[in-house]
Amino acid sequence: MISRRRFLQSSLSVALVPLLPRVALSVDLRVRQSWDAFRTGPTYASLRNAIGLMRANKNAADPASWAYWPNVHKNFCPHGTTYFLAWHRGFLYRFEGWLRKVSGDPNLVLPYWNYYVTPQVPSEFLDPTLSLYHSGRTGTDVTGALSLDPFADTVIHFPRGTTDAFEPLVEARPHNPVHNLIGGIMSSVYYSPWDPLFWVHHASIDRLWAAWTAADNGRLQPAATSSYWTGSFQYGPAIKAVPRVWTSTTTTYFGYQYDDQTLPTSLPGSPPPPTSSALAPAISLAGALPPRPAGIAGPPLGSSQPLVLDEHSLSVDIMLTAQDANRVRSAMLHAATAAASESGPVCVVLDQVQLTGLGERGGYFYKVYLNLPEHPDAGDSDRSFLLGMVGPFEIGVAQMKAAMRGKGMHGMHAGGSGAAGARLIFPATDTLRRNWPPHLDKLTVSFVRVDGSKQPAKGATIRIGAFSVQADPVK
Ligand SMILES: [Cu+2]
Repeated sequence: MISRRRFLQSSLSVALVPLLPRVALSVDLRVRQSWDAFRTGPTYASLRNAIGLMRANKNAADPASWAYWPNVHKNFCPHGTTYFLAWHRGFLYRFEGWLRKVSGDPNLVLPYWNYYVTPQVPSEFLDPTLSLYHSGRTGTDVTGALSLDPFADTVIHFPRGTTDAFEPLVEARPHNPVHNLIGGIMSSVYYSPWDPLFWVHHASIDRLWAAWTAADNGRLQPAATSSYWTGSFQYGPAIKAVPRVWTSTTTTYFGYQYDDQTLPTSLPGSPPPPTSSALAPAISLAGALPPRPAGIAGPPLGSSQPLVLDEHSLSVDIMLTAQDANRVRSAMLHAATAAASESGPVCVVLDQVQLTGLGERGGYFYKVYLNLPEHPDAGDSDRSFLLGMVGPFEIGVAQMKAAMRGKGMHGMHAGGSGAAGARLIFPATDTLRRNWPPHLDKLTVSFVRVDGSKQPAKGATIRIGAFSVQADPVK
């Protein structure tokens, strides 16, 4: 006869079993391969077959149709907010299951496009006779989207709202600019899963997360109890929500791993980092700093003026009066004591932002810098002067966030910008502090154009109704 206590213990452990994550042994894990390996393997034909069948299925309510997935993305994906990576991990996992189902190949595993090795769009996706093709793309090379910033050893935190946080850094680069440089539907935050490249791009982002986790060395995922995981992991009415419990574990909960779970250490085309640190030029890891583009006169501090971006790079000079300089100094002093806020006190504001017809086609973005040196030297790092990026994807994210604020998380359906256009705010306080000018007589904001093709279309892409630099004490 078993004791009451032992009985309770055994029944408790039985009851817990279905709730625990199924952590498979590594021999049982499916392996997501890089495209270069995948395309010569036995399941490449199954992938093309599955995508072809899904595209032929016109019932958008059916997860076996191609249209189901962009619709789910439009209605539920969080971009520019917390759990961006976690939501997309679940999204890819569900989609991958349907690829297997539709293809009838139980061995089919989603591949990833490792653009840190091969930044050119894989040729199979450019072949109009294959199901991997999508018309309307405007770029074929994402070199300009890549960054090693998210992989630095100082980036040990994870979610938005912490300093040196992996998730917002990897979303800012390479995630967003890869969408921008491919262009076409890929530069739409709502509809990008229409392009088969979306899936190999997002598998690549998911791999970078897995590699960041594996790199360990003090890197911290949000705890299982963190509010990070309380987002809405919804994938549409035809699919059961992913239970929250998976979030505290690695990809092994989902039964897969990557063929390479190491972080990139160099950018394509640049020499690998030297093994001896004695001669290590900082620039090999940081990315080359562009020269400051030619400038135009901007509005006074706190005032705005319209600005049009086109195929050129451009600098805008904000001349500071003695009084303005004092305002900036005082705002900086306040910032030192105030909690980090998303917008201030010194920030570059792009308001009433709208894409032109050409701009909507994508294939480009702009890096936004503050006080780029006129003559950068080899020790200057790109990140020291970079405020952020602006392209069709970032504009879409700003519209999406505005729509979410206006209508609540799940009420948004419209992708339109509305008459007023989007508002993008680039906090500049930290950048200014790092690069405090010897004479505070002007602030220079540079828009450095980056293209995904050698022959980008010429013309206006982005109209900014009200460009300004603000220096307001924290309210
Ligand atoms: Cu994306």
